[in-house]
Amino acid sequence: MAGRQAGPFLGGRVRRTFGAVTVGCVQGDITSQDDIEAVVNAANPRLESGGGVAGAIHRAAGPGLAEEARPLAPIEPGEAVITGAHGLPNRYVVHTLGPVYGQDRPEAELLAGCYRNSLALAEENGLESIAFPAISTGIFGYPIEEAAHVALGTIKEEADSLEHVRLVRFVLFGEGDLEAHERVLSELE
Ligand code: AR6
Repeated sequence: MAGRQAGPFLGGRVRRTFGAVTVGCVQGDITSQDDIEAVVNAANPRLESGGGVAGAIHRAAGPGLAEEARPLAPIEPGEAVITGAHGLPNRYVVHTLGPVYGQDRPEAELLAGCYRNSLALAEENGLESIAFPAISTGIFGYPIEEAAHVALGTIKEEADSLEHVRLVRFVLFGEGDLEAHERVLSELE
């Protein structure tokens, strides 16, 4: 049974509960989620630093992150791997490769795989909380609202099977991106 609640939520404005899992959206920086055990990186196949989220995460984590990740590369669209968080204020970084919109197909399935496989790694490590950026919606060109449907819909589908994860936070950079996610989250059937 899905609950719906507006109002303050750790800095966010809309939250929903799906079974035992709370899903919220906040505007902010993925590298500043101090209260979250794992943050997700919108990675490149080589698990190196890059633009956007990958650049911010690698800068904040320091060079040890790329060193630890190197033997796990390359990864395919939809795949996820996990490392320590190094200089970030979290325990783990989950690195997932989103689809390039219009190129890696079927893109919705690959994007859903990013979220499913990231959640599976959080579960395997007994984590209660995970924060995602809007994977593929920057350099990879996935339209934000379409991506939000896939991302939030996948979390909802997976929620009942999660035994450890209790909090999923979406961290959106821009106000428009936050609004799109809040709209999709509040309308999810
Ligand atoms: N915190 C939260 N969200 C952010 C941040 C941040 N610090 N920085 C950007 N965003 P992108 P992709 C938003 O491009 O599309 C990299 O170079 C951004 O506004 O980081 O999956 C990698 O090396 C957008 O909405 O990821 C790959 O080659 C979203 O995060 C490629 O880009 C994702 O933007 C991955 O592209």
